[in-house]
Amino acid sequence: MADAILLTSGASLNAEERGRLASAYPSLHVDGPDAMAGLDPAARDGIRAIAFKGHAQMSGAEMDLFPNLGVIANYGVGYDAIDVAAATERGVKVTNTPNVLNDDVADLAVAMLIAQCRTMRNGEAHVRSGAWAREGEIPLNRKVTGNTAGIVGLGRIGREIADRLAAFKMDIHYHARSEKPTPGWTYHDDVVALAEAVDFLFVALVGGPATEGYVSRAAIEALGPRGVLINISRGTTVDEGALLDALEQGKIAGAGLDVFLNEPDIDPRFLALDNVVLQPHQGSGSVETRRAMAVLQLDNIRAFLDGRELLTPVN
Ligand code: 8YV
Repeated sequence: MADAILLTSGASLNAEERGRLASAYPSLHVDGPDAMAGLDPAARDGIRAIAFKGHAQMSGAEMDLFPNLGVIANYGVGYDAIDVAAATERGVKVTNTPNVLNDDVADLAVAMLIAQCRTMRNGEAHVRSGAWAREGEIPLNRKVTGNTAGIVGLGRIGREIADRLAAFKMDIHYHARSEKPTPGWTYHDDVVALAEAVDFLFVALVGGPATEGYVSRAAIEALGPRGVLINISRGTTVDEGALLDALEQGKIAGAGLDVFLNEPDIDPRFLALDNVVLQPHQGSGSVETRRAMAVLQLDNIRAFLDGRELLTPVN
């Protein structure tokens, strides 16, 4: 059998993405890692590449189902769902889709901050319900421009967020593994100290075990009653129980969240809160960016199958 590609969660690829893959290589589709074991062994033998999408865990056991697997190309910059160490042990390459999504994710981060501070959910409901005409103006809300912002994780996406916030005339503070050459921005070697110093805290960390609960209860509480937390990284990076407590008890002012533990079945406590803007992990979800991610994912697979250097290798 010719080199074949396995698509996980292929159903959520759009028609163009599916078409690109299907016309390039024979392909099989499964809903996610759980469904892989159900494939016919002969079909599994033909699989050289996995076009991976989604957040279900892809561990060594799943990789072992495919004796000829050479590459797992992730559709996303964050590859915390893939056990990269297990892949490396098996000589399997992993690739991701960095950079092409930075703008979208940073745009959404800023949009959630503005929506939260300017009470846009309430404003929208006020117009749609007719309350505007009946009752008049909505309560005054919170100015965004000119505040102090903190970024946890000044990688590629964190940097794009910071650049946007600088255009909003904000003082930029950040916490990262090391200080960066960013004149005028203030480095904190501790996330609690960062949270204490800022009004708005943006979480732009990579996911995975190393950053689990990195934004701790102490950091959330240090943000204070005027503080707003924005998370566009992974639900795992913030102590979610502590965040819910702080939001419910008014220990912080609000939050804008695109990511959660247990997506998409998020903790129902979030749904009862008025002081949050909730998004369905759509950070990279514009047509343009998802197309660029699909192209990069497929280009990595094509490079692998042609024996060329991978474009964006992880291991
Ligand atoms: C998702 C993301 O991958 O890039 C990432 O790390 O979280 C997103 O772009 C996307 O939702 C596809 O699952």
